[in-house]
Amino acid sequence: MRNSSPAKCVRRARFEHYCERQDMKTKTGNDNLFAVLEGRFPRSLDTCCLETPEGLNYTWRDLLRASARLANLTKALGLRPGARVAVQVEKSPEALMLYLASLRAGLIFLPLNTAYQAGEIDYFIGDAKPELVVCSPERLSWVEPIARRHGVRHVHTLGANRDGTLLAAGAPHADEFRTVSRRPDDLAAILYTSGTTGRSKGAMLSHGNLASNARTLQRYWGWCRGDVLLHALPIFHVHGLFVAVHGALYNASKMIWLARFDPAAVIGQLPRATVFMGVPTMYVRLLDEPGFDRQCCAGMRLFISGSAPLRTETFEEFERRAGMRILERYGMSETIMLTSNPCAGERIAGTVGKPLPGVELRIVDDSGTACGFGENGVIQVRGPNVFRGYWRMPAKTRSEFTADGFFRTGDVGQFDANGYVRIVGRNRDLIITGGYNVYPKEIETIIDELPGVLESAVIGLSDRDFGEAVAAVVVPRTGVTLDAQALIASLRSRIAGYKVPRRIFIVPELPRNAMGKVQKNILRDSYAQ
Ligand code: MLC
Ligand code: AMP
Repeated sequence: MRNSSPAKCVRRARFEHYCERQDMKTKTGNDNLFAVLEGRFPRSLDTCCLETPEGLNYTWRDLLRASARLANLTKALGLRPGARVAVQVEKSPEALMLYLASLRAGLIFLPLNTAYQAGEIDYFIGDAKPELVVCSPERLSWVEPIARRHGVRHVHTLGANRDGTLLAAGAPHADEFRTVSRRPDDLAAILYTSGTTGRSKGAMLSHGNLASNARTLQRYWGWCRGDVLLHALPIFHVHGLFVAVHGALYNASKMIWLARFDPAAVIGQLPRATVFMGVPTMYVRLLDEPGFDRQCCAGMRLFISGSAPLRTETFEEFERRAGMRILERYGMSETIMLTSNPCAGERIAGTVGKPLPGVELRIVDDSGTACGFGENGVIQVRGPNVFRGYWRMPAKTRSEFTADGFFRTGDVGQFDANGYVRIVGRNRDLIITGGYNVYPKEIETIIDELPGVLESAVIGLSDRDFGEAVAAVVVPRTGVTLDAQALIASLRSRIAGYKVPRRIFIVPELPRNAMGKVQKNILRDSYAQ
């Protein structure tokens, strides 16, 4: 099944993109993503849309009503289309309703990782200037002062068990809402991704970006009648919020909604589901459970992995145990999904499959020339899924796009002989731990500010569970004795837990090359064990 050439792949993608645009023109006049999703809801709105193991059951009508109430609330608060809503809450069905309400009201949704600490939240709120901040009740005491300092007009709380001020404030409002009309280029969400310079960038995603990817994945992954999604991912990132949620809603499929990933709970629910999405760490942990076997997977149609490289050992062990192959795909916050192994064809370990229909993906060398099969180069992409730029960073946005409009992903890869993409590395200093991105520069800047620290280097070390684990090599100032555990303890209050180095090594100096640049490869080799 050898493909013609990488250039032909790009031409085919352009043609598919054209066809999709024609296809979209025939749909409803409103390009608001919610209107697109609603157009796909089942005829009978009283069937189950979302259920939890705790016994909560939401119908499609409940979803329409709950999101309408919250959308009406935002309107009553004076929020106009284009206003930002920053949300740092635990996963719950109501957190999903808040996202849908934000879409309906034409607001721009800003989901924030629940692990973020005050310094991180301060930056996001200061940068995005939301008009409404919703946090969990436990975080109110420190989130509210930050929000007020940045002039945020409204702060509400939403707890994991339908508690907090948001739902109480929404309750008196009407449960019908006319979804605000949006054009494909209007923004639906801003997703902050860590930055190479230590400053996070807000990737602006439009209604059109999200709708086109939902439509493409529905076809490519063969979503069908009767599919049930077992949802165990967090909902503050592309994977759990867009790929998983939109996948189910666009297919009118029921979701079994787990508040957090717990391998035993997943195994217990698998017999009632047909589709599961997870990061590689989740698959490693499922395989660690003796109860994970063919029997619990018997009714499953699709296991999808992404956000970080899936090791070949995990892919193979999974096939032995479950009797089916994981489908690995590749994407990023700026682009949503880019490539995927096939649903029906061969899924090849160590590859992320072919570019999705409509996605132009090219792999080029330093001079911009297309690489041949098997040659490594940088991955660049173009298509209806590619974001509108970084929030308030026009210069950064320009530098990340080529003259002909391709986005530079920062990933290094190659096309194999079958036209499947292999991700072989990254041309930016990035660690991916358990599916979360950590930029070493951000952590180094914070470590270097700690008392007694002269300088530091943050590296990723291979880790069976998280794929990569964050580690730091730290040099003390002359005459100072540093304690690694004390450093870790001070970092915990400053940055999200997953960014805190699991291990810190104290050394007298860092290895440098002739140009004075720290040789991280030497550090990685030295501490690999
Ligand atoms: C949690 N911890 C982590 C971690 N997650 N440490 C390193 N890396 C991680 N990913 C730490 C916590 O800080 C805490 O540390 C301890 O583990 C227990 O916390 P927890 O919350 O109970 O963790 P756990 O439930 O075990 O979380 C593991 C996990 C989670 C794999 C379920 O990390 C997760 O949900 N990952 C999914 C990330 C994701 O959705 N990525 C998509 C990005 S979108 P301590 O020291 O306090 O005990 C994207 C685009 C694309 O990349 O292509 O999809
Ligand atoms: P984020 O910025 O959090 O969206 O992370 C996106 C990055 O995750 C990509 O640029 C890739 O480096 C990485 N990634 C996502 N999926 C995969 C995959 N299947 N294999 C390897 N890396 C992946």
